[in-house]
Amino acid sequence: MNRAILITYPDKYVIEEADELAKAAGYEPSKVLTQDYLSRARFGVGAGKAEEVAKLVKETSADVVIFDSKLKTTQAYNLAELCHVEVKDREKIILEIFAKRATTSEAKLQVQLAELEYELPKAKNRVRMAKRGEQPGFFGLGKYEVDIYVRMMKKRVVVLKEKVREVENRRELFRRRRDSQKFPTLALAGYTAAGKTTLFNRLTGETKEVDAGVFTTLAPTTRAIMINGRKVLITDTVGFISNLPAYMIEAFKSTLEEVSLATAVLLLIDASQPEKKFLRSYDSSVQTLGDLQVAPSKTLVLLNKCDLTDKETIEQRKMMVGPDAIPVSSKTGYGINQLHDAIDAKLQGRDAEMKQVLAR
Ligand SMILES: Nc1nc2c(ncn2[C@@H]2O[C@H](COP(=O)(O)OP(=O)(O)OP(=O)(O)O)[C@@H](O)[C@H]2O)c(=O)[nH]1
Ligand SMILES: [Mg+2]
Repeated sequence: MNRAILITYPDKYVIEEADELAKAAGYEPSKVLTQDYLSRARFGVGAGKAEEVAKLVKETSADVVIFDSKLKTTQAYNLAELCHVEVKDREKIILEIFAKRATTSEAKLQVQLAELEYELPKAKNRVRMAKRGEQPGFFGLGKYEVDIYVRMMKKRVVVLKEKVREVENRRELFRRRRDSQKFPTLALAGYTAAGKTTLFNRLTGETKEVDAGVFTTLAPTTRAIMINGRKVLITDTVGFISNLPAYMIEAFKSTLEEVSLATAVLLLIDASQPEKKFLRSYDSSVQTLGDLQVAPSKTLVLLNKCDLTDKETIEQRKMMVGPDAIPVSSKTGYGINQLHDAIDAKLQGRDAEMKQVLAR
């Protein structure tokens, strides 16, 4: 495994998540450095901290520096020059995990597109720098070759977008066929590792891969289930994470549309997490659902993993997210009957709304 120096914020849970992300991408953080602000102009961190990073890289013979925030091209370049190793920011790490985990052709395409969207502005910037003579020898290329490289990338983005659109169209056709059968659809959504696939398996009797690590599921799966005598289609989806940039959501649009277009969304939160981490994953999930234009009235909040916590904590968590939240355990099956009833009630509400609309 590649050894890394991890730069992140001084918050226990933020450090924990950054460490998990680094490991999932195949790096072993041997030292963690923290700073309140990771947006200093020259190196992301302050100059003194940057010197410290360089020293640690040397001492630990690290192969890479991981920066748990966004880095501009110049900042990454300056830091890499100072440390003599590659510097990767949070987005890059997430992309590397996605690339490792993508198994379906759709997921692979989406990841490739996201990778290019990530690289393109950086490459453009390198062209500007090369032209000003600030950064000669990018990949050993001269400024004209860099120009050609950028043009090639732009072409690839166009080709990939076209392919992704084809996949989107296919998915759209699928969905229309499904919709024509008029079955209500449920989407499982939530922070990565909240337990979506575990719940999906429990509700459908499937055996899809479940793992303690981040981003186990990248491609959606839909199955039909019976909820209190009613046929419902349920879809497992890719997990959320805080600070997911817009172009990544865009690249995974066809997947996330399963959430946007669902009749109701089951939002899973791992209720066994410490309060601060719980709130962080709840807030970021709610924000992502907002970005996906899911109305709050469509959402059922599930407090998952309640087998790992006590009644008192569950009550506290309910006060934070709303009294209608349903405690469940996807692992033991606790609360599943109550969940069935809540889904049924949500869908009945929708039936009534549909009738009203039709009667107008
Ligand atoms: N104790 C306990 N563990 C659970 C429960 N639900 C899920 N887990 C565990 O939590 C981890 C993550 O579960 P997954 O179902 O893979 O989570 P996910 O939300 O699908 O994660 P991604 O696909 O990465 O977004 C696994 O180790 C599960 O065994 C639960 O109710 N109780
Ligand atoms: Mg999953």
